[in-house]
Amino acid sequence: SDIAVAVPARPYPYALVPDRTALVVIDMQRDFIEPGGFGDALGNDVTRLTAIVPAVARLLAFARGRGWPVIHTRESHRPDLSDCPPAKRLRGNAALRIGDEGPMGRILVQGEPGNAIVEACMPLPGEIVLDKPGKGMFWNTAVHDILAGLGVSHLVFAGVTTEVCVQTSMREANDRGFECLLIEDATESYFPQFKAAAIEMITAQGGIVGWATPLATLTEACA
Ligand code: TIU
Repeated sequence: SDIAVAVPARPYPYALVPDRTALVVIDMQRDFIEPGGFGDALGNDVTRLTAIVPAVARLLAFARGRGWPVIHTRESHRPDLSDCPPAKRLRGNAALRIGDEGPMGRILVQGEPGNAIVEACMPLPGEIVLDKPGKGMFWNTAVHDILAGLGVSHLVFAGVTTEVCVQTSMREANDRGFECLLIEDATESYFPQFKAAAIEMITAQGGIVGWATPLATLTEACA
């Protein structure tokens, strides 16, 4: 049905339509969350990101309990790197680049240990696992067609990092006509000020990109 639930949110209540909602969990991969992966190779302290793993797991349990479709994305490249532009591979002048052998296998390459989603957020059979070569989830993927096929118009977002892959995905989802809600305590950045700024940018100007709210507010509104 099209019956909506009003979820208290920034900048004003989000009209969630449970029957048309999917959860999108962005890039909860070892490559970003554990030492020795891509995030670490770029010079980041990855410990901030581990802190949100339990909240993302609780959000997954909530969405599964409601029967929402769940989409897990992974930032990843084919082993031959044919889907990795040189501009991306060479960026940052890092000691370990995309495709190089690191402590968790080849950095950001499909099928390598580091590319796996962290244990607590592991996809269940039947859930959609989407490999994406970009920061955003739409570029070079089938996700728009998948969401259209599911009849989804509302997207609840979580994952890492807030101002990079989450924000890029949410901005493009907004352009494509989806009503987007970001779960504030189920997303994180290597830079706390960038997380705060991304949420401000998303919700400013009357929700120019969408809405944001804590997990408990979502679950209480749907109870
Ligand atoms: N570097 C950084 O903050 N993020 C990424 O490269 N990818 C994602 O956000 N997934």
